[in-house]
Amino acid sequence: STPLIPQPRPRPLVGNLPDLDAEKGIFGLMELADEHGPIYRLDVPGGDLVVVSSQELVDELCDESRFDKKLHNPLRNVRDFAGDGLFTAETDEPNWGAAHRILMPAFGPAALREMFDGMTDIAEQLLLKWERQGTGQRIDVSDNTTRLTLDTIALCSFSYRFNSLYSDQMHPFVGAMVRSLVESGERGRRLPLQNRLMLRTRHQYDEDKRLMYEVADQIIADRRRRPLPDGQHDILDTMLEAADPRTGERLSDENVRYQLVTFLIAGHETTSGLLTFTLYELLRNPEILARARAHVDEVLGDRAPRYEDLARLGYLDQVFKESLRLWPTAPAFAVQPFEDTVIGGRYPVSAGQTLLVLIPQLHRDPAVWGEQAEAFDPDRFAFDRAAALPPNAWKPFGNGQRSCIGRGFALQEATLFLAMLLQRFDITAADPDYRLHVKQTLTMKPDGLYVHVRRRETTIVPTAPAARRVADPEAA
Ligand code: FDE
Repeated sequence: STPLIPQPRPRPLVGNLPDLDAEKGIFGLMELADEHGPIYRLDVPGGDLVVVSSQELVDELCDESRFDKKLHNPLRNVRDFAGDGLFTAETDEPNWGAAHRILMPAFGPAALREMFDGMTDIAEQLLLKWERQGTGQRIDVSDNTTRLTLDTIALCSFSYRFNSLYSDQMHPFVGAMVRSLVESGERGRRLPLQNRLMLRTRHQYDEDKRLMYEVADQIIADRRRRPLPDGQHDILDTMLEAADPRTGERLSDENVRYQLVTFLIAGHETTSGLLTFTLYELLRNPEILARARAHVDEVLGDRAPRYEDLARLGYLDQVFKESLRLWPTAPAFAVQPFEDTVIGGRYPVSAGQTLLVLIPQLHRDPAVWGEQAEAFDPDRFAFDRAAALPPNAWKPFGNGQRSCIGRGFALQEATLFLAMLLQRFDITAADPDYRLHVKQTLTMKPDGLYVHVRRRETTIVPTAPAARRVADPEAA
C-alpha cells in the first residue's frame, strides 16, 4: 500500500467513486489536484489510482528504465474494440513491437511529404464548402474539423474516402466510435454489477463494435481486391505487406483491422480537438490571431502552400504547442513501475500500480509556467524559451517509445489547415459570449463553438497540378 500519498476520504464500499464527477471528467481530477496536491491516490473500481501532475514528479515517471506504459481502466475498455492495435497493446506483447517497427517509418518525414497532397485535398474541400456557404453561415467548428480530420487520416493512410464533407450525416463509423469511446469511459465509473445490468447499453456497444470492424474489414478487402495503381503506396499497404525487420513476420489480418480502427480513432478525435481549441484561443486573443495571419501572409503571400512552406510557418507551430499546453486533447496517460519503488523521494508505489499523468495540470505547473499559466501565450514556445524548459514539462503526445506515432502527422495537418484558413478568410466568433464547454470522451474538445468566415480579397495561385499526387484508386 501507499500510506504517505494523500487521498480524499474514501467511503465504505464505493471508496473514492463519489469523488469522480462524471460531468467534470478530467477537470474534476484537476480540482482534486488543487486540493490534495501534485500526487494523490483514489480508491476506484479496478484498484488504486495515483494521480500525478507536477513537472518534478512527472519527470521521474518519464524514466523508461523504471516505468512502462500502463493500460489503465479506460484504455483497457478501449482495448475491448481496438484489440492489440498500437495504442492499446502492452509494450511486452509481440504485436506491439512488430507494429511499432513496421509503422514508425510509415509516419516518418518521407511519408509525411507523400501525404501532403492528400491533406491539401481534404482541407481544400472544407474551405471551398465554407466559401460557398457564405458569410451568413454559422459554422460548427468541432463538427467541421471532425469531418476534416476523419477524411484526412482515411485518405492519407488508407486512400479511402469517407466523403464526410459531402453529406449531412457523419459516416456511421463516427457515431459508433464516439459512442464506444464514451461507453469505455463510463464503464470505469460504474460498479461491475451496474455494467452487467445495462442491457441496452451493452447491446448498442456490441452493435457499434460490429460496425467498426465491418468498415475496417471492408477497407482491407477492397484493397486486396483492388491494389493501388503502380507506383502508389500507402500505410494500409505497409500494414498488409511489410515484414517486421526483427522477426520477418507480417501483421495478421486481425491485427491490421485493429490498427485501422486505432488510427481512425487516434488520428481524428485528437486532431479535430486541437484545431477547435486553437480557433477558440485565437478568437479570444485577437492580437495573436492577427500575428498568426500576418505570419502566414509573409510566408505564403498569395501562393498555395507547398510542403517546404510548413517548416517556415514557425509561429503557427508555437500556437499549436501553446494550444496543446492548455488543452492537451488526449489529457492523460498512465505508467506503471517495473518494480516496487519510491517516487519523489518519499512515496512508495508498487510494481504495476497505475500512475496517471494529469497532463492539463502538469501544463499549468506554476514552477514551470509561472503564475500566469492560464494565459494563452505562444511566445512561451519561441525557440530560446522552449529550449530553456525543464525536461518533461510538456507531454501532450505521451512519453518515450509509447509516445504518439501520429505527432508529425497531426501537426502537419493542423498547420496546413490553419495556414490555408487564415490565408483565405477573416474569421469571427458567431457568439461573442461563447463560454467554453468541453466535451469529453477519451479525448476532449470544445462543444458548441460556432464561427463566421468571410472571404478575404485575395486570389490564391495554385501549385502546379503536376506536383499533385493524390492516391486515386479509381485511376487503377
Ligand atoms: C499515442 C498517443 C499518446 C500516448 C498515449 C499513452 O501513453 O497511453 C498520446 C498522449 C497521444 N497519442 C496524443 C495525441 C495528440 C494528437 C493530436 C494525436 N495524438 C494525434 C494522433 C494522430 C495519429 C494517427 C495518432 N495520434 C496515433 C497514435 C498512436 C498509434 C498511438 C500509440 C503509439 C504506441 O505505440 O503506443 C498514439 N497516437 Fe496520438
